[in-house]
Amino acid sequence: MGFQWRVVGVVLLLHAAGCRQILGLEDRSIDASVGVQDGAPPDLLDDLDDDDDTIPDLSDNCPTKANANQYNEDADDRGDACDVCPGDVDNGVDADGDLVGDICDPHPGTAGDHIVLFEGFHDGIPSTYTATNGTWTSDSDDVVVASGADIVATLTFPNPATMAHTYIVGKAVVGTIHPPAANGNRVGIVIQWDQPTISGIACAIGLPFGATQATMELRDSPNVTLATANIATFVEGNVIDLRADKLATTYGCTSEPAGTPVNVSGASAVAPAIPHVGFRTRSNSARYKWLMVIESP
Ligand SMILES: [Ca+2]
Ligand SMILES: [Ca+2]
Ligand SMILES: [Ca+2]
Ligand SMILES: [Ca+2]
Repeated sequence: MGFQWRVVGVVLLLHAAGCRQILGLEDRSIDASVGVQDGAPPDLLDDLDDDDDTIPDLSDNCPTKANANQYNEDADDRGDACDVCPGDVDNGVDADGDLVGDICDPHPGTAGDHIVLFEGFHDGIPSTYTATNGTWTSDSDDVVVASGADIVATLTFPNPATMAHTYIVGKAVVGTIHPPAANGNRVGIVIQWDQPTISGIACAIGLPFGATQATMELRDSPNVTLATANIATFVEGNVIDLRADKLATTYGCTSEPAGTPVNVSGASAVAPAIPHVGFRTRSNSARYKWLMVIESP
């Protein structure tokens, strides 16, 4: 038998044995019984791994979206890559179908919002981030900062959102509070911030110097306060949800350290050339769990 005939014989034997996948002739009917087709070229794993990320469909926390790392910030049943609210456990309900879950969606009844950045710090602090002052380290999927008395420590990243309307959301845990120096203690998020000029807009809660009542502040540059509101106690171990929104030159700041959101808003003339988002800490240590940017119409 010549070489060509031997090849034909092997092909026919494999086909007869049901090995169409080995020949690149995947049987799509098998795939459909396991999961949703990903539309990718057939391969040896495709029947059991629709998104070709090497994680079998049955154990993949995003079976139709490639996410080999399987990161899952809120430890629910959906990975960060396909979770409509990746930072907080939610029920997956997304009434307007824009892939931002209702409890995360700034406009849950109107489609058009979308998550443009979710950073859970699973791989530490990304090399694209800029840390200034303080000591920034990573620990167990969180970012930890130690900022000495009266030291302003920031960690920033260029804002990936291009629309005028963006929401920046973060979760922080208050660490060791240093005795207040000239400007008090704060834990917050940066809405727009320029490095290294340390000017911009920030949303934070803390204790102003000499105060006993914790305050939420919307700050414009290091020394100007646009708006404040009294808020629950600022103590070590507090878990703080912070949300800042930017609409042109108008900014809002919402904090929820004790179940009841407190809001402040104001207008600013500060407009950093390259808007950066991130974290800002003063006279305090803190643990930041994640950062999310949502773009809205
Ligand atoms: Ca997979
Ligand atoms: Ca996947
Ligand atoms: Ca999740
Ligand atoms: Ca939605």
